[in-house]
Formats: sequence, C-alpha cells, structure tokens
Amino acid sequence: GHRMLEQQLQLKHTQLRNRLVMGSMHTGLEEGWHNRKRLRAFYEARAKGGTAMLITGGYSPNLRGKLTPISSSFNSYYDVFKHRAYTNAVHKHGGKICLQLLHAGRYAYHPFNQAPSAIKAPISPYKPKAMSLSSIKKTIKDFAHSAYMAEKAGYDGVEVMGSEGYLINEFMAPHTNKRNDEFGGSLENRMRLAVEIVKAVRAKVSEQFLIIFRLSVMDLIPNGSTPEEVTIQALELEKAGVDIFNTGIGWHEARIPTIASMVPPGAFKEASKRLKDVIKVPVIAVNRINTPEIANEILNAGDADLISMARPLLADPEFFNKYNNQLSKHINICIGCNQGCLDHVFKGKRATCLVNPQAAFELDYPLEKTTKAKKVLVVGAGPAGLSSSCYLAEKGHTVTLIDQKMQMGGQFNLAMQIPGKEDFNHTLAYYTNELERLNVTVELGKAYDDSMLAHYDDIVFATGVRPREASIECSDGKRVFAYDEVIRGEVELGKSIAILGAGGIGFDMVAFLSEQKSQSISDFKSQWGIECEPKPYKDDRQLYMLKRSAGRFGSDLGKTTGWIHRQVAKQHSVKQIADCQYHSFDKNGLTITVAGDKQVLAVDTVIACIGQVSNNEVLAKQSDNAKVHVIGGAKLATAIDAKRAIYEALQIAREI
Ligand code: FMN
Repeated sequence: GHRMLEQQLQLKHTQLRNRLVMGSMHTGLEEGWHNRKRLRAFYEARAKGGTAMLITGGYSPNLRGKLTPISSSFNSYYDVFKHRAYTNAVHKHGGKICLQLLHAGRYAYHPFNQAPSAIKAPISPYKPKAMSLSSIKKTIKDFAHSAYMAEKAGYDGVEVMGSEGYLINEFMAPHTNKRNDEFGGSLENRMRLAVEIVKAVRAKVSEQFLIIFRLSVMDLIPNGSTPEEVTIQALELEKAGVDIFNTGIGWHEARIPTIASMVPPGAFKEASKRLKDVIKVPVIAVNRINTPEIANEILNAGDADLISMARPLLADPEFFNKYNNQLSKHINICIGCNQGCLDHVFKGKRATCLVNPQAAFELDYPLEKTTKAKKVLVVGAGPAGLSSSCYLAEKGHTVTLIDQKMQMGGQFNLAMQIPGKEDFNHTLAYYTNELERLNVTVELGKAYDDSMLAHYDDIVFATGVRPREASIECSDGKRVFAYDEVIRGEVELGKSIAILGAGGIGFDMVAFLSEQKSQSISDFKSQWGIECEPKPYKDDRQLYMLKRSAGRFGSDLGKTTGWIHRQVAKQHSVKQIADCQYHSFDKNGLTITVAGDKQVLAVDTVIACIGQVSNNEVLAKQSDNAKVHVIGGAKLATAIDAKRAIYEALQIAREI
C-alpha cells in the first residue's frame, strides 16, 4: 500500500508535519516540581523523533476531578509557568503538543469524587456524590478556564477526555446517568455536559487553538451508548466546535481486553471508521497500532486520518524518523505487555517500558559514548545478552556475542510461541537487526570456556535460566514434562493435563494449550463478545492448574493483565486446585494431597511450570574476577522476566 504516515495534515491554522500522534499517557512525572525536567526530556525526545503532535497525560480541570489526591490538575499561573518548559521543548523540534483535560468522575480514587448519579464504580472504593446543577455549571467553567490557561502555556490545543468511563462518558451512558434534570434521560440531555464543555472551551480560546475530543465509540459495558447514539454525539460535538476526534474504546471497568498484547494489532480500526463515516473533521485511530505497516494500512483504507501511538512511543521515541528514513526494521516495537508502563502506573511507580528502560528515565539512565573503547564478550544471546550487546556497542565498545545454541533469542523463542505474545517476534528481529547495524560479532554454536578470559577487557554473563525440575516420583513409563519442551513441541501431550504452578508461565501454558495463535480480529471479537454474544468454547482437552500455596489463582500477575489470564482460564473451563502437594505420577494419574486429603487426579500428562534455575555453572570459578559481570536470569532466576533482563543490560552497559 501507499506510505501515508509521512503526509502532512492542514488543520485550520495548524499544520501537522505527519500523521503520527503520541496518545495521552500519564507517566507519573506530571506531579510535583522536581520531575519537570524529566517530563520535558520525555516529551522532547518524542518531538525530536519526528512525532507530529503529542498529547499529555490527563490533568484535571479542578480538585474533585483528580484521579487521586496527589494527581495533577491544570488551572493556575503556576501550572502555566511550569508547562511552558514542555511546550517550548516540543515546538523547538517542530512538533505540536496538546494538554489532555480529564475529570475522573466516579473513577476518582478519593472520597470527594462526583458523578452524574451516586452509583459506585466497581473499580473504586469511593461512592461518588451526584453532582448538583451548580456543580455541573462550575465544572463546565473549570474546563473552559483550564483550556484558556493551556493556551497561555503555549499548548496548541486541548484534548477533552470523553471516554474510558470518566466523568463526561458517565454522563453519556444510561448505565451511570440516572438523572431526571436537563443532564439526564434523553440522549440530548446525556450529551449536554460534553457539548456545553466544548462550547465553553471554544468561547475562551483563540480560533486556531485545537479542540480534540476523545469520544467513546464502544463503551463495552451494559447500558452504554449505542452505535447510533455515538453517531449523533459526534455530529453534535462537531457542531459545537471540535476540530479532531480521537477514538475511545472501552471503560476501565469493562472486562474485555482493549490494549493488552492478546488484542490483535489494529483490532479497533473499525471504531474510528464509524466516526469518519459521519463527520468532516479528522479522526484519530488508537490502540495496538504498533508498526508502520498497520498505521499505513489504516490510513490507506480511509479508516482514520491520524494514528495515535501511546506505548509504541515509549518503546521507541525515534519511531517516525526511523520510518521516514527507511529504517523501519530498526524500530523497537511495542509488544503490548503493559509490564513497564500501565502496571507501574497502577502501583504508583513511574511508567517506563519493558523493551526500552530509558523511557521516562531519559535523564536518569543516559547511555553516553565511551571515551575508552573496550573489548567486551557477552555470553548468552537471550533477552539480557542481546540487549546488553546492543547497548555496549551503541556506547562504542567492541562487542562479541556468543551462544552455545545455533539460534539466538533464548527465552524470546519460547515467549513468541504463546498465543497473544507473538509480538516478541518483533523484539527478536529488532535486536538481530541492531546487532548487524552496530557491528557486533555474533558467534553461534560456541560455548564459553575460561581460555577466553584473557582476550577481553570485560565479560558479561547472560546465560539465562532453565526450568526447575519437579521432584515427583514417576512410574509406568510416565515423566513430568518441562514447559520448554512442551512449547518447542518436543513431547506428545494427552487429553487430560495437569499444569503445576500458577505463575506467569503456568497461565502462559494454559494459553498455549487452549488458545489460537495469531488470532484474527473477528475471532478476537467473538471470543470476548465485543458487540456480539461471546463464543462458548468446546475444548477437547481438560486442563488442571495446581499450585502449592493457598489462595486465589493468578493474584501475582500484572494488575492490568492478570484478570485477562484468569478469564481465559475460565473460558476454557480450566479446573484450579490450590493448597496442593504433589507426590507421584503413574498410569492412574497424579497423586496429590489437597488440604490434607490424599487423592489421585486422573490425568495422563503433567507439565511443570514451577519456576526456573540460573544457568551459572561456568561462573562459579569467576565470582571474584573484577572483569566478569552477571546479569538477568543467570544472576537471579527468581521472577526473571524480559523487563528485568533488559533493564540490567542497560545498567551494565552504563557501568562498563
Ligand atoms: N489515556 C488517556 O486518555 N489519558 C491518560 O492519562 C492515559 N494514561 C495512560 C498511561 C499509560 C502508562 C498508558 C500505557 C496508557 C495511558 N492511556 C491514557 C491510554 C493511551 O492513551 C492509549 O489509549 C492506550 O495506551 C492504547 O494505545 P497504544 O496501544 O498506542 O498504547
């Protein structure tokens, strides 16, 4: 198809240099004076990387709309002064920047929250107060005032957050709006708040100041707006003065994945198309658009005029420039894992990125060119070894990477076989291309031996992990399989399978054994019942998940994705047994003790997903050698994941 991402877009008096918009992301750097230089550096890197327009994280127009008591608002001259640093930095690099105004409504995590009606959200412990008419009028004024101040701060526009189940969206949907005054009941009344806000903003800002409205096209909750209603909302809002529509998908309380890695790339392009079909102003497409190919496909099909990428610009701030310089194969692609970004934000930690630990840490973890080039050997070409080789070479060192296997990738090769984790393919391809660009010498099929020590200034051991073996007595020719041999397809599986361990790998095994790889958009929608009835499953295998600890399954999975893994297990009728001891495995099944009661579970296959051990045998002798460094799973197998592996790779490269 055509390359459209680089085309300019003229918007009234504002020209966007291309079609790439950075979607709104609250990073955790917004609060407090002390982080302002970090946030400036974060925005500056994305503007410098060619992005046409950035949208900030959500700022509340007033006190009650703050997401948490310590969250940021935007309405004072102090804010104007602080934010000029951001707008100047972006403008210096030819980019545009808009401030997002977000009133959290009933999702606000404090006791002073407000909503159209006093109905508690399932995801906040605080029951909101129903807004009085005067409070609604005041809120409309507050939005307008914030927009007015945003223009003073040098912003090119504001984005009014009207989706994801926040205040404005709560007014739109009958689910949360039970009012019987002029702000509730009929569609016209329910959308009055949104329309009044846009009109009030328009009246307070100059003509060239942009108003983006993020409209919820699919609420994905019962009693949300219907597609017909959304159409009317869009038309009315356009009349009220909206310059650009951004697409919103799903309320936060919806139990349907909308951005996680199992969402097929481009899954919601149809939602943007729906807007585009009825309005004249430009439309932004969102969610899981992570490659230039998908972006161009959406633009070419006329499904949207602009592409929003949020997490993909955490993964690679230079996304646009690389694409534009025909270097797309060197883009570090977002895998949709949420492990570094949203999971952090939910824990009150700064957002960053699994594949790019420098994201939002630009000033904390710079990688400066070395003045003393060294010869460095990296042992092991898994996530830690690949990334450390690239960082070391980027720094100016001469790097050799060896692996005893004939194939690079280590655990990446397992991860990408899990349905919903196919995007790890991109990560491995990225590192492979980077190694070549950075002239790293790669020697596969080569094991480490101590004679190599003398030839290098520094050695980084990134030898990774192997599965922990289960100590279960086996007879009748039975054997407990390790998860890696199952994923590699090396063993034959039966019809009734016990999975030992309920950590991330245990749940990945459930997906591996029951889900489809590279699911199509329509299969994804029918699995989750997106605007249709969910498809029931008929599995021909019965899966059991067993764990030794008591309590809920999957409680230590990531906050933003754990519920999806638990839901998938439910969809496939996986039976879960906690507080369980494993004893022996024979032709009758697996003998276990559950809460003191000994029994035989009639399974024909047992797979151990019970953690990992470090591959550190070669290291024992070198533990006090100053030129030897150990990172990743080889250093500590407990809870190793790609996030820690790549983070440690960056830190070791900064040190050497
Ligand atoms: N969307 C908003 O409208 N306002 C926000 O403040 C906001 N904060 C976010 C913070 C993080 C760390 C992330 C990852 C997303 C946030 N989002 C927010 C949602 C993004 O704008 C976007 O819709 C979502 O990440 C999916 O798009 P992507 O696949 O391009 O990342």
